[in-house]
Amino acid sequence: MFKIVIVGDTGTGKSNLLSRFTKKEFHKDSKATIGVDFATHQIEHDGKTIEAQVWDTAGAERYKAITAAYYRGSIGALIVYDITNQLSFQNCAAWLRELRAHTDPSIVVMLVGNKSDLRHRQKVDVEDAKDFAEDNNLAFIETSALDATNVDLAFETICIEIYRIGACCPLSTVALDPPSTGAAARACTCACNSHAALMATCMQLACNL
Ligand SMILES: Nc1nc2c(ncn2[C@@H]2O[C@H](COP(=O)(O)OP(=O)(O)O)[C@@H](O)[C@H]2O)c(=O)[nH]1
Ligand SMILES: [Mg+2]
Repeated sequence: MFKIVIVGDTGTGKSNLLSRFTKKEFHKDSKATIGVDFATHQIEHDGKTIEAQVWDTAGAERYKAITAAYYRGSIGALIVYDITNQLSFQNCAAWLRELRAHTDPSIVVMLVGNKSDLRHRQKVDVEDAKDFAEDNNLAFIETSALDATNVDLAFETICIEIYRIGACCPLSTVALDPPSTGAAARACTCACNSHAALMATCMQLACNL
């Protein structure tokens, strides 16, 4: 089970990205989507089934009410902006800081420019978004929850990247007892041993499986 959190300004389409991915649904009225804490969806990769548990702020971002519990245990994240709203893009830096403050450094983060169906009203330059993503070591994609462009791809890419990083570390080489302590990391004997961030992911994967 991979816990993935979605953050970003209100109105950028977070809840609709979640409902599009997990239910193939889109809601014109955003209020209809508020209230869901998380939804799960399975993807097939490399002959295995990966279950993504995707968390939505459920409107809490309006009140700066997102708590540490929201982020806890997440190994992937989407930072969403609206391509027609420059401020929502500028605020991604703050969302990234918030994410970094509450999550493990090894978390796989993707910057998502949503509402790509509104290309004629685009305010955020794709090159600026790519630069921001590159500078901060994030993946980047533009999506549309409305017409479904790239939505599955965004979530699947995150899951596959998490899997790929973790897959370097077979469970058998990780000490599970005690879980989630430094002991597990030290006992990890695979090639990722030299990379602290990757090791942390290995630990998390081991603990979540
Ligand atoms: N045109 C367009 N509208 C969208 C898209 N995604 C969400 N919306 C609309 O934007 C508004 C906010 O969406 P919502 O998912 O509630 O945003 P949240 O506040 O980030 O959860 C709603 O009116 C949605 O119908 C999209 O990809 N394209
Ligand atoms: Mg919402």
